[in-house]
Amino acid sequence: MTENTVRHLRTELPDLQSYWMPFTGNRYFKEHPRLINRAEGMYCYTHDGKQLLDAVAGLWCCNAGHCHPKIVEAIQKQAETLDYSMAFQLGHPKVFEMANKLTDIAPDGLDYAFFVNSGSESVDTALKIALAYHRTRGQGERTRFIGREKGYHGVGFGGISVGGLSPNRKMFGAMLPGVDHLPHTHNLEHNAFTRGLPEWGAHFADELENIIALHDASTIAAVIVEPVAGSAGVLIPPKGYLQKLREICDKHGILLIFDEVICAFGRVGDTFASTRFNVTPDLMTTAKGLTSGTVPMGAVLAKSEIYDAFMTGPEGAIELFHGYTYSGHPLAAAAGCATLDVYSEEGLYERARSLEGYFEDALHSLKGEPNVIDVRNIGLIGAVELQGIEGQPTARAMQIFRDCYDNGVIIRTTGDTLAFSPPLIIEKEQIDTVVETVKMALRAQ
Ligand code: PXG
Repeated sequence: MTENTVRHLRTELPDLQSYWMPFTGNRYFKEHPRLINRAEGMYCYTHDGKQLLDAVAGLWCCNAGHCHPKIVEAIQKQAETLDYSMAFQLGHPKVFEMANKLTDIAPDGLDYAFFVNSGSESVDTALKIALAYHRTRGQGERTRFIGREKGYHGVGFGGISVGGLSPNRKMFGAMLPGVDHLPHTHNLEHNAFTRGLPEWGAHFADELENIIALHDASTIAAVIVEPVAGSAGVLIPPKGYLQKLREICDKHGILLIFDEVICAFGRVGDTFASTRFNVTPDLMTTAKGLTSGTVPMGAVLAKSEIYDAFMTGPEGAIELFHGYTYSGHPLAAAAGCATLDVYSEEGLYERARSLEGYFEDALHSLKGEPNVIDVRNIGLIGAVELQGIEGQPTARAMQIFRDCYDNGVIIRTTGDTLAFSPPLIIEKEQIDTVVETVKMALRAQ
């Protein structure tokens, strides 16, 4: 144990046997448990009394920092006022307030919010809305989706089908039919150590024309991409790439869905990636930062044209046969309202942008350290890609993760890439601490 294993509350380990942990090596974890039992601001505290600087905002979600008092208070107040109310055919005030707050800050035209409970539900909901939208307009043959290699869109069947990470697909047999994939844009030969958007690679969007020609536009419902791909290791879109996708989709009447589950709410140095890159999708999926990770909630934002297309048929009839028991849950809506207030009152979107240069310089100072083959960044999201150990993919990054953890910093790994997405409240000295800790870990390999 290191010197930061002091002062903080220690608790007994619970019995670890029955919990089947998600996306975790259960057997290794249970032999080497890492439990967080408290968090505040930029820090998490472990069961054995360690303080950890959180350089990933939980799992790319706690953008306002942990246990923000205003958000905590809003949740507490809501819990004692209205625990739950029927989500279908009844409403409650907070969810309407939340929809208004969200659409007020959303890019122009995205005027409607459909609430869900996670990023995966956000994606599956957006895909279903896309299909149903075309059908309501008499174009029910538009059933295909185009995703992208290395895309991550959660773990629902829709999300893994349009997603492009093979480990998330291969155990689960047949995917949704009629899905094709764009090529990913990651290329170290041309773009290694790029700061911000790579100059090279917009032409990857042209491949969409070939895919459309193959299937015929009249069969395609939507294209879905993450503006900045997160889980695949923070892949930044080449300059002009997203604009090209927008133009091609417009030309062929295909909906463009941006999966902003990670990108939204300041992460890329603006309220949304769509506003940062000036490309407005037809549907946008969000979750994570929507409530700063406090209560599960996601939202699909939809253009008015899409909402309006459903508002036909007999008055009183259900227009969209979709929704969840917990859509717009009162606790989530209260957390979301408070979160959006905190972001704007504390200027966190602007703060993310103003720290971008410092964060960028700090991360890029790792160029030249052992096994670093790329550094990439935008806003307060960044990645350091490592040369993997021959025959042992992911092992090197895991070694760095464990070393950073032992030295008081939580980072995220994906493949042999180290990923960073700190809460937007991070201070410059804390950025230095993260980078110094990673540097020491790289040198200690
Ligand atoms: N879309 C995107 C772009 C995501 O990043 C989801 C959808 C699904 O969200 P839910 O809430 O269903 O998990 C995500 C989730 C990681 C990691 O570090 C990333 C996510 C989830 C778990 C791990 O690689 N992103």
